[in-house]
This record gives sequence, C-alpha cells and structure tokens, in this order.
Amino acid sequence: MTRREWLIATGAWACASGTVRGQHGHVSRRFPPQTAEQLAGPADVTLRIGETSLELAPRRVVRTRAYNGQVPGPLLRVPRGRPLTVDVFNETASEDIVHWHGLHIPPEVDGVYEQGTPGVPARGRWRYVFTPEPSGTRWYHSHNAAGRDLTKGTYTGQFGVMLVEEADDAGDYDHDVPVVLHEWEPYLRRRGPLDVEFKAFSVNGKMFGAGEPLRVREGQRARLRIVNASATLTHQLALAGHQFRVIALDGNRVPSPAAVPVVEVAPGERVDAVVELSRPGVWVLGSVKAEGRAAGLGVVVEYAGQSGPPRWAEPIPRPWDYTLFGDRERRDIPVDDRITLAFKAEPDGHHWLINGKGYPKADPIRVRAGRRYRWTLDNQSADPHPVHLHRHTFELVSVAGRPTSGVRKDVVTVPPWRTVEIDVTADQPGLALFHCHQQFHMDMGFMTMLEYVD
Ligand SMILES: [Cu+2]
Repeated sequence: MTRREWLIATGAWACASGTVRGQHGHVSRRFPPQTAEQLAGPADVTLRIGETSLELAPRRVVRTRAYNGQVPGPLLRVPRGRPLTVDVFNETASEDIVHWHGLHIPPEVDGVYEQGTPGVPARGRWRYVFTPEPSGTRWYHSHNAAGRDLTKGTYTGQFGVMLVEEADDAGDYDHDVPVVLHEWEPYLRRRGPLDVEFKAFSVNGKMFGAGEPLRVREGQRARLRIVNASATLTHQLALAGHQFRVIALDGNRVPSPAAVPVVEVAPGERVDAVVELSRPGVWVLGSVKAEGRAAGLGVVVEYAGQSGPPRWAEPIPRPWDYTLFGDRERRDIPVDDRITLAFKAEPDGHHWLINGKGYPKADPIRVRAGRRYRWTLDNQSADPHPVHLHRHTFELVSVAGRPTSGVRKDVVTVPPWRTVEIDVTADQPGLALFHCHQQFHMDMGFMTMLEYVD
C-alpha cells in the first residue's frame, strides 16, 4: 500500500468526490494523467520501478524492488540550476512515489503524497520536472509508507545517488566513490519492544567481499560519498589504517573540515569524506561492529600491487559530533520566533508523538515566508531520531548543549533524552513534510507538516 492508501485504510483520511482530505486540510487531489504536452520530448533520465532479484553475494539472492533493475539505482550526475526531466515507469502492481532528498524543489514534485505530489500509478508513468538546487550529494528513494509491511518504502532497493554539480566542481581527488549502505531481509522482532531487524547488510548492493574492491594507488585521494539508505539503522564506519577528512554533511560543505577515525550516518544522512591513500595494503572499509561486517556491511579497499586478506584494525573510539565540523563561535543571527517540537513514544513504545500527537493528528508547524525560526528538537525518548525536513536546509545551532555555527543539513539526529536546536529560514513556500527518517518511526506517527501561513 502507498501511504495514501494506508491512511485511507486506517480511516485517517476521508475520501469524497475525488478528493482526499487530511485532517488538517491538506488536500491531495486524485491527479488526472499528465497531458501529451507535459509528456512531449525526451526525458533526461528514465527510471523503471520493477521487481528484481539482487545477488548480494554468491548464493545469496533477495527479491526486491529497484530502479532499472539495479541496486543502487543509476548514479545521476546533474548540473545545478538546469531543468531536469525524469520519467518514471512503474512496472509493479502498486502505486509508488520518488522523493528527491535534499533538493529545494516545489512540493508537487518533491515526491511526497501529503505535500500534493502525484504518485506514479501502478503499471503507469509519471514525469517529474524540476530544477536541481542546491549542489551537493543528494539522493532519491521511494517515499511510500510501509507500516508493518517490510517490502515497501525504504526497505526496498529503490534508492540511488544524485550528485548535483556546479560548473566549477573540479575535485581535488582521484576517485569519487558513492558508498551506499542498506539492509535486507527485514523482519519484526518478536521479543521486547516492537522493532525491525535485518539479516543482511550491503555496501553498493553487495555484501562484504562479494563486490569489486575499491582499487586505489598510494598517493591518491578518494572522495567517499557515504549515503545511508537504511530504513531504520544508524551505522558507524571506519576504514582500517586511514582517517576520514569530513568535508560535507548532507551534501553541504562544512565550515571546518576535520579528520576523524569513524563516521556515523543515520538513515537519510550523507557524509562526504576525503581519504588520503597513504598506507599500502588491503583494508576493510566497514562497520565498526564485527557483527555488522559479518552481516555484510563492508567493502574492500585494495592498493595496487597488494594482495592477501583484507585487514581490519579497531579505530580509536571517538563519539560522533556534528559540532566538530562547525565554527566554534556561535554567530548570533537574530531569529523571528521559536518553535519547540518534543518527541515522545506512546506507552506501547512504538507509536510516536510530536508535541503529544501522532500523524495525522499532529499539529502542523506554521511559519511565515521570509522569517527565521529557532526550533528546539526535544527528544524525550530512549531512541535516537534522525529527523528530516523536506525541501529546506537548516543550520545547526546547538547539539546536546554544544553550540555551533555554519553546519547546514536536512537530517539531524537528536540523541536520546537530549535537545538539538536548529535555525530554519522559511524560504521555500508550500507544504513541507517533517518526519523521523527511521521508517518504522515515521510510519508509526512520527511526522507532521510544515505549513506557510500569511
Ligand atoms: Cu525516530
């Protein structure tokens, strides 16, 4: 089921005369097919949603949905600021929707039913036309709801990387490598609090050791574009024998690039890191957890002329801290207003509330165009929540009490029992969804709508 069908099925939305109305007046029309004029001319990109068999490793095949029969989907390199036409053909029997994550594009093309983006009909076609902004490491993925059906949404292989490039993007590195993380064979845990677990992990669609190694030479530099396309899991990665110099978070350049032994990425987040290849050998780039690597979360980095089994070395543990990459001094830009969003679990432990209400009953966040708001994200639960704001980029103000400046993101993890402050400039009029990117949280109510009011 799509989220819309699911909401209808759960009685959250009432359906009348071809109109689906949310409790807060969000209207998602039953969209007529696109016209011949809208569909005229060739598309720049064609994506086909279909069932596929993915070989994670020899004799380890999973059935999933993917774009163009590949996982990840095609790597899209697109110029910033030039209109892009994407045709999506849905070869499955259920409606789907493609979200363009991290872009500032209108709600009706962003890829969210609740914002008014039409779905791609079952056995049908939809053409998305938008102008990619801003530049950086973006990605695309299904925005269908899954609920307890773990064959939908971000549990599938429907994800890919979109690099939005500037004309003068000449990189100071020899390799530009997407490192896309995902998990497979999800199941609902039977004991303890209801949660999702997985049997297999992959990097770029392959379990550790099954894919091609990343082949490098001493003296080169690699830019890793780490994208966590996980439905529910945050991962910590290390490259044995090497450090990551973090240059961008969620695709946006950070003010203070810094070297760290471990990178942490929550669902939806991206980390761009440059690695100096100065330690010849055959190394493991993978999860800091042995059980994560054993389940497939890793890839081999092989220097020219080197051989033997890949080596792992425990990194020196250091907590992940976004503020390492910000300006130390907080610039005090005045804000026009403040908004507090408190996150809490219902007593059942798996339905989620924002300021006491779960979606679709949650109160919308109301802003006025052109104003700057300070949001306090107050996590009153024992789980970390990687919250995502659609169509906007926000700036981190403080993370668990540590002030910072200049770190711009579209997903931020609010640690358990802590607060994060962000500044949001209301510069993208129209509906914008705000939700936890942990799919099981999102589908269990952790979602609300940002609305612009006059
Ligand atoms: Cu969450």
